[in-house]
Amino acid sequence: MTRKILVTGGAGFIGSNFVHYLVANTDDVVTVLDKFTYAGNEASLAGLPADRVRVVRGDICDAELVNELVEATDVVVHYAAESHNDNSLQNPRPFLDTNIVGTYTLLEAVRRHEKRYHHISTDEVYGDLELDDPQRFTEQTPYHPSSPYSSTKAGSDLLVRAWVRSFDVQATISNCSNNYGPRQHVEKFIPRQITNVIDGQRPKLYGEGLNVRDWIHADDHSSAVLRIVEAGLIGETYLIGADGEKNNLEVLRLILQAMGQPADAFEHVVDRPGHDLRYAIDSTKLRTELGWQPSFPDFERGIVATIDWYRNNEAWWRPQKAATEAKYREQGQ
Ligand code: NAD
Ligand code: TDX
Repeated sequence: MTRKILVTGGAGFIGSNFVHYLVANTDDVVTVLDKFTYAGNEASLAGLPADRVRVVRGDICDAELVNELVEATDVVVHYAAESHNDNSLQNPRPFLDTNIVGTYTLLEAVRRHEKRYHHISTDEVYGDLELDDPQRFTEQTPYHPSSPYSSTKAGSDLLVRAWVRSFDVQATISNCSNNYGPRQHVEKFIPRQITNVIDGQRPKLYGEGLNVRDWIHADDHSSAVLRIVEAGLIGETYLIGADGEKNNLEVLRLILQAMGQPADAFEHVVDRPGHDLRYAIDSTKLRTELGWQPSFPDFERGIVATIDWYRNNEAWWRPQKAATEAKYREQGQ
């Protein structure tokens, strides 16, 4: 039987990559529920077959709409979120509405209709690590979020756990590290710097650039989520990561080199308040219990492919670029 999947936030970066992944690798029929905030982009779903993908414009906080869509689906995969730390420091309110109330609204609908639910979350719920800490985050690491963004994601994860325990909701959770790849908004680190170089602007590094992120290709995130939806145990959390730790200066130097720029052709700008130092994922549970492994282990090749994507898809990102940079300029970033 063909499976019906409701993908919230399917017009955003990782959600749209997941929808493309489902169309290419399964027979699933997908409904996207997306509010099309500044981060949602119709062009991210262009060209997908109409008999496989339906797009509904709406808010995950709209209980009536959510109820109707959840009733008609087999599985819900919940990506929709306010996702950018810097925005959460300027105006936290939409993060509370979408990340907390939106997740609550979905949980009530999957509870009512007894549907399978997978919750997409982030490694940022665990706070940060010292640069020389030999440990990485595991499913047992206590929650210790730093920013308004990560605290609302942590809150949403805890709601899922409570709904599993209290109401027997059939849910799994995954916490993934930093994603890169095509269709990522130009507010985020890697696309911001690539498009700055394309525009003849100097990339902008927060502080000294020693903060470490654990990079994973968005397609590897998608394959892991599909594996969890199909084989994950109800009530379990799985950490998703591809052993991709790099500091921001290293990533920036890779971009500069791949784009034919001198190694020092960037600016240091005002650091992010409360800036998390290091994230690092131990994905042993996912690999050993569900047999998942990443298909894009070569970060350098992935960055070159991502640069090519932004060079070849200027029409996708150009409309967002000037407003994004104007906002950063106001913050001295
Ligand atoms: P994104 O900002 O690119 O996309 C978010 C999408 O959600 C957009 O299409 C937006 O229109 C939609 N949306 C926002 N509010 C909505 C609402 N109220 N109702 C319906 N749709 C709404 O985000 P992303 O980077 O693709 O992240 C997707 C998910 O993955 C988030 O839950 C995020 O926390 C998680 N995550 C992201 C990363 C990363 O590196 N970007 C890493 C781990 C986990
Ligand atoms: O211009 C910049 N210069 C810079 O040095 C920007 C935009 C960022 N940075 C730094 C801050 C971080 O250390 O780069 C690093 C990555 O920044 P972001 O792309 O904003 O990502 P981050 O804050 O790490 O969060 C991302 O990964 C976890 C996603 O945005 C989250 O949604 C996800 O949960």
